[in-house]
Amino acid sequence: MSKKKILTLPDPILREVSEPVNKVDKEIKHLMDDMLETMYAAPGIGLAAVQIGILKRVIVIDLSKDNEKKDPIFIVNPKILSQSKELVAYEEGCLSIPGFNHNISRPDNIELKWQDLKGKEHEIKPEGMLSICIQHEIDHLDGKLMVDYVSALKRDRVRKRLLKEFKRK
Ligand code: GNR
Ligand code: NI
Repeated sequence: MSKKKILTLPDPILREVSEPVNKVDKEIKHLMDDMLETMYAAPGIGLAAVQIGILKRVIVIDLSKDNEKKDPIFIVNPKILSQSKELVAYEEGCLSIPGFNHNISRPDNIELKWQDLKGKEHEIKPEGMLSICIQHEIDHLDGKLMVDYVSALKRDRVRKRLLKEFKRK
C-alpha cells in the first residue's frame, strides 16, 4: 500500500468523468489499497479514485469511528437506480476542497447497485451517512463537486482562495 497525493481544486482532472471498470483484477485491488491508505491518512470517510488522479469508477468508504474496528467498503461501478424526491441536508466537506464546508441537500433515499472486490453485484438502499457519502463520491466519478451546489458568490470565493494556494505550490 502507498499513500498518494490528493488532488485539489482547481486541478482539471477533478472535472473528468471516470471510466467503468471492466474487470476487478489485481490492479484494481492495488488501487483500492492505495486509496484506503490515502483516505485514512487524510483523514476522510470516503475517497474516489479520481481524487488520486485515476479515472476509474472506484470508491472506498469507511464510516467506523476512531475507537472502532476499521470497516472499509469497496465500491466498483456504482449505479443509482432510483432516488427519492425528498431531500436531506448535511454539512459536507471534501478533501479536494480544503477548508470548505457546506450544507448540501441530496435525495434522502436512493437505491443503488455496485460490484464488490470480487466483482460480485450488490443492490442496496443505503441510509443516513452512508447514503450521503456514496452520493458525494459518485458525484466525483462524474466530475461533479460540492461547489457546484452552492451560490455563484460562494463558489467564486472558494475558487479564488484555492487558485492562490494552487499557484503557490
Ligand atoms: O471526509 C469526508 N467527509 C465527508 C463529510 C460529509 C459528507 C461527505 C464527506 S466525504 C469526505 C471525503 C471526500 O472528499 N470524499 O470525496
Ligand atoms: Ni470529496
